[in-house]
Order: sequence, then C-alpha cells, then structure tokens
Amino acid sequence: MEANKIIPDPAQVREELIQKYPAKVAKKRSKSIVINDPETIPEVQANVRTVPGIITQRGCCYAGCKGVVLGPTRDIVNIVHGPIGCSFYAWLTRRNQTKPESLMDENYIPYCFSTDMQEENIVFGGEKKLKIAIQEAYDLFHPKSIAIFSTCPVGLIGDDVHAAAREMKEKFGDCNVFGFSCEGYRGVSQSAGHHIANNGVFKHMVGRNNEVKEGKFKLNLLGEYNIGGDAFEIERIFEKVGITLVASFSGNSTVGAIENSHTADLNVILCHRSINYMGDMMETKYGIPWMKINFVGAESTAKSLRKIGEYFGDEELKARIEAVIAEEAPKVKAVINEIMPRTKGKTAMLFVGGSRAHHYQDLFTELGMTTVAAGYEFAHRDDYEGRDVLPGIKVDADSKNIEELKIVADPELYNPRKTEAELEALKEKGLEINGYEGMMKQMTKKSLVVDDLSHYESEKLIEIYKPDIFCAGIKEKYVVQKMGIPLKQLHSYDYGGPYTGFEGAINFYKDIDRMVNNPVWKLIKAPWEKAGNELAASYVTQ
Ligand code: CFM
Repeated sequence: MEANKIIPDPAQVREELIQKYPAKVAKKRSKSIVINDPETIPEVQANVRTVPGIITQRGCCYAGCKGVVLGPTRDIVNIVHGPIGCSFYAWLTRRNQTKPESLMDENYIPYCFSTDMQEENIVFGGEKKLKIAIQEAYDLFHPKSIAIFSTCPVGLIGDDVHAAAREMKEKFGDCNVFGFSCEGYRGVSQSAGHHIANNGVFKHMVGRNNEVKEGKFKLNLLGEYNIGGDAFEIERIFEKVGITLVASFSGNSTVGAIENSHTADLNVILCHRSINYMGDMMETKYGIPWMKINFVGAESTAKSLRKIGEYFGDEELKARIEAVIAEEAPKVKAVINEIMPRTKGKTAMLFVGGSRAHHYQDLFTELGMTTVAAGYEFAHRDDYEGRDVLPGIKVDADSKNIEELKIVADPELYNPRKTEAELEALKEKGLEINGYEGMMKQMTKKSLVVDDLSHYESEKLIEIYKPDIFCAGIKEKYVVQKMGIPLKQLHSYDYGGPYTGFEGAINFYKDIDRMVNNPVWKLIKAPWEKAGNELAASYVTQ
C-alpha cells in the first residue's frame, strides 16, 4: 500500500477484464468499459440491461421510486402494495435522516407500511386489500398524503393502484392519495424508478400551495437525500449565508415544502441522475432555471456557493458567501494539512449509484489521492459524458416504457425568473445554467471508467490495481475487505457522515485517513499474496 504506486496500463486492464467472458458477453461489456480522455470524451454504453448472471450492483425500479425519491419525506405515509419482503427490505435501510420541528410533528419514516399480499390476493386481485390498507392508515394517522408503490406482482396481476388512489382521495377529501406504477421490473435499474417518482411528485405534489414565503434568495435543493445528515450541513451553510431553502427533494423534507417549491427562484441540483427531470419540468411549467452544484468536497462547496451568489447577482449575498468561505476554509485546510502526508499518492476506486462515484472524487483529490477507476451502477451516458450527448442517446424499448410527461407553461404561474438576456449574460460569466459536464470530464486521462461493474470485474480490478480504498456498498463491502482492501460505503457511509459541506469534508478526511492507514489491512493475506496461488478471480476456474 505504498504511496505513488505505478498505475497499470488501462488498455491491458480492459482486455483482462473481458478476456474470460463468452464472446457475446465480452462484446457487450467492452462497450461499458472505456479508457477516459477528458479532452475527447469517449462514448460509454450505459443504462442498458445487465447481462443475466453477471452479479450486478444494481437495484430495482421500485427501490428508486419508493426508497430513493419518496422515502426521505417524513410526513407522507408510503404504502407498499406487495408481498412483505419488498417492504421489509425498503424499511429504514437508506440512512436518510429527518428532523421534525417538534415531537408532535408527523414523521412516518420509522414505520413500515405494507399490504402484505398473500397468494389469495395474487389469484383474486389485491385492490380490495389495498383500499383497506389506505383506509387503515388514514384512520390511524390522518396524514396529509398517502403514496402507494406498486411492486412486481401488482403489475403482473393488473391491480389499478391509481384508481384505488383516486377513489380514496375523493372519499377522504383532506388527504392527497396517489400511486406509482414503479414495479421492480420496469426499466433496467432503479433509475427508471427515479423518473417515475419525479413524474408523480410533479403531477401530484408540486404547485399545490401558492403561498409566497419570505426570503430574498429562495431556492430548492434537488437530489439531496440527507444520508447521514448531509442535508443538515447544507442547511447550516445556507442559513449562514442567508439563502432560504424552500424545499428539498427530498432529504429532511415535508409534503408542505414540496407543494410550495414552485415559488422558489432557482433549483440547484446535486444528484443529477435521480432528479434532473424535475429541474426541466419546473423550468418549463414555472420558469425556474436549474443549475448543477456539488456540496461534496470543501472546494466544490465553495464553488457552488459562489455560483449561487452569481446567479442571484446580489453584492451583499456574494460578500456573505465570501465571509462564510473565509471562516470555514481554514478549519478544513488545517485538517487537510495534518492528514495529507498520510494519504497523498494513494489510490481510490469508486463504483456507486448514479452520482457519488463522481462527486466523491473531489474529496479524494483534496486528500492528494487519485481515482484510478470509477463507474456508476445505473447512470445514463449524460452522467458520464455530459448533457451535451442527450440528443444523441438512443431511446430503447426499456426507456420507452417510462412515461415522458408533456409539460407546458402554466397559464397563471409561469414566470421566467431570468430573461433570456440575463441568462445569456450569466452563461458568459461562465455560469453553467441547465448543464452538467459529467464525471469523465473531471477524471484524469487513462483512468478507467466502467458502467454497471460486475462482481468478477471488481475482483479483477482489485487484483490488478490493488487500490488503497474501494468505495461501493454493503453488497461489496466484505468481499472486498477479505481481499485486504478497505471498503468505504458511499451509500450509507458506514454509520458515518455527514460528508457534505465544510464540516462534512472534515469528517470524510478523518474517516478515510483511519481506513487507508489502518495497520489491520497489512495483517490480512489477500488471495494473490498466498504462496502458490495463481492470481485469479476466485470463482473462475478455467
Ligand atoms: Fe443520486 Fe443518491 Fe446516487 Fe441515487 Fe442510490 Fe443513494 Fe447512490 Mo445508494 S439518489 S444516484 S439511487 S446520489 S441510494 S442517495 S447512495 S445508489 S450514488
């Protein structure tokens, strides 16, 4: 684990990764494994079906809809229509935190609501049971909103969750009930579920409360889910600089805030993958521009705050932002100075979701570490290559499955927050409005980019590169650690966090220092260190 190790030739690595695959699989996988060049970004195959049996890191559509986008809003009752397992495994597993204003405030996140479908419901239909469940939830809690999530069997037997929702909404009169056709099999990954969730939240929630709240600089934070308290740190910074957060989609959020979100003057997007649809739809209907920001990494946080200051164009706000950066940055720098001698030159690999494999590279860069290989589980080409490639992306049968809402400007509420000329002027100042460069632009030349990494490929990558740290999730954690490489969970943060903003960066540096410099890894013999054992991913025998 010495610093400044030699990085292997990526072309050779690529060959080795696909060598053992059958010809057809090798052909398909080779399009998803590319050698990066930030100047002329190569095309990467993404958002296509996983090769069966290859052991993917991906999750399902229902996970993306219920777990990711809707799950973190605390005062919605989220009823899962399906067998109990779908609920059990979606219950509190994402570490999205929330802070009700008082103990009397609604918070349904700790609960697990399920229709617990049985064989009888599969054979004779489950709508009756669903309506009973909705009624029960209403009688017990009188929530503002109830959302229903369809699991695979619901789609197969054809229960109409939308009709059930409409009927119950009408019956109650004071509770917004709506459903999602987010069956696990829709789309190729949880990414489909994000899109379906965006559509539903936009149709059924956004725009229901027109009250314009106080605040000079009002924005929504999109694609921040408060894992490990990330949103709390961003809220702290916003408050310090005088930015009013109207709604967060959806970390530490409430139904009321989302219903009011169209009154904000800017949308900033952290996780582009899960919520870029919402940014576009809100712009078309209400005239709110969106901007990609990143609050992961101290430098990125400072840069993002400056972008927001530039957008609002207010000198006082800009001055406050500078003052806050000047106050927070030295604390961050002090920790970097202390830790950097122990982390500089070390290498990292990140294979996570649809945005963190990009954002967390900033934190490693701040520690003097290099990301030698990275990839997303379920992102699309634009998350890798930048949004410029959007018009060229082929729409396949799987993406056609997901509804594209036809949005038009609202006859009363459409109000362009900036004129065309103002937007142009901002762009000239270097402010990227409605744009996202993607991960590859930021990665070094000859780093390896792999989409939907398979289990075999991850073992191979570790054998070849022997990185100092591997970032992924719980499914990979112990397999990787048994190979003598520490694994940082970038989904749940291994019980740590927050990692956003200035304080989050400090937390991250310290956690990474503890992991990459822990002597315990030297005590573990990795497979390639055992005498006489030919180096090979453990389960490939030929
Ligand atoms: Fe966005 Fe996320 Fe991610 Fe994601 Fe996720 Fe997540 Fe993730 Mo796990 S919304 S794409 S579907 S940043 S749950 S909070 S960590 S895979 S990289």
